[in-house]
Amino acid sequence: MTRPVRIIGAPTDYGANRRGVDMGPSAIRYGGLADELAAAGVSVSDDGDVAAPRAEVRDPEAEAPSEGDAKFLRETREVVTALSDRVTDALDAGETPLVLGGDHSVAIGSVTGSARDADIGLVWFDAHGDFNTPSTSPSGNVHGMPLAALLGVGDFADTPWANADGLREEHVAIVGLRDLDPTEREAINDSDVTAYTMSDIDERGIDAVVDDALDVACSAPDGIHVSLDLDWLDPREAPGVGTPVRGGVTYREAHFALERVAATDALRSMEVVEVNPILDEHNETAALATELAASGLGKRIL
Ligand code: EXY
Ligand code: MN
Ligand code: MN
Ligand code: MN
Repeated sequence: MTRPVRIIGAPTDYGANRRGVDMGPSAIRYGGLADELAAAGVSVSDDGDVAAPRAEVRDPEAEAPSEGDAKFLRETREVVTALSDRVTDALDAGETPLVLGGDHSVAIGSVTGSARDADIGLVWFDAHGDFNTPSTSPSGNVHGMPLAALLGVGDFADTPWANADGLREEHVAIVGLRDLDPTEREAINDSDVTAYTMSDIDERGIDAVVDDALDVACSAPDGIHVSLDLDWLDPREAPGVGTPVRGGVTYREAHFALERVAATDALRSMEVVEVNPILDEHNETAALATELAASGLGKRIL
């Protein structure tokens, strides 16, 4: 990895049901991001944060898109539109954008920005499918919807700001699923997305599953985006997340997966999301996010 990395913070909690994830970018920077990336041998600049007004001053129900419910959709649109432009600017400058969330709705901005005028692949490391739409969501929380939004699934077909131009279902792989709503399960099965559950990892091993997922994403011609939700890991390793689910990957499995990402030499853009410092223990989940980002960007021990 020789391209410089540009850090972009997206301090939102509009999409989450737990306050605190908006402090993620700050905690991740404080958790040693610059040092970890230096250890990966990349040059780094920090583009600061996109503006995200405090949720308390906004009306969660304003401008819901359809008959369904999606909280803070107007605010999400504002943030992801700005983020998308920042990501495209970094790529246009020959740099690798590294987005710090914030809740997972920020992926709508990262991926639309990365998939502008490019056919990209996507690997989504997550306990969840994030495949709800406003009319199927049980919570109304947009962090349970970004992958459906990016692919224009269901109600999102007519939401141009959330659809990623250069992203096709055939180039998307989800890894580590263990918590799906019944409607998400059906929608994923009806799609051309490739999805691997924790059972697949139990059965085949992290190496076979991650390599297959990377093959799916790398079949796109213009590189891959990696979306890393920290709740992908087991809560014992990553306690500082808003929607923990038992039975996730281990610390070593996560590093291994990100090292395989670096080995593809196809990484175009990346994000780490859902770090919630209020729920964290001594900032360890934020520090883990920095380590995994560094592994994805090419940090080697020897
Ligand atoms: N499926 C649930 C919902 O849509 O509300 C939970 C989503 C949690 C999403 C987390 C961030 O990955
Ligand atoms: Mn997620
Ligand atoms: Mn998740
Ligand atoms: Mn589409």
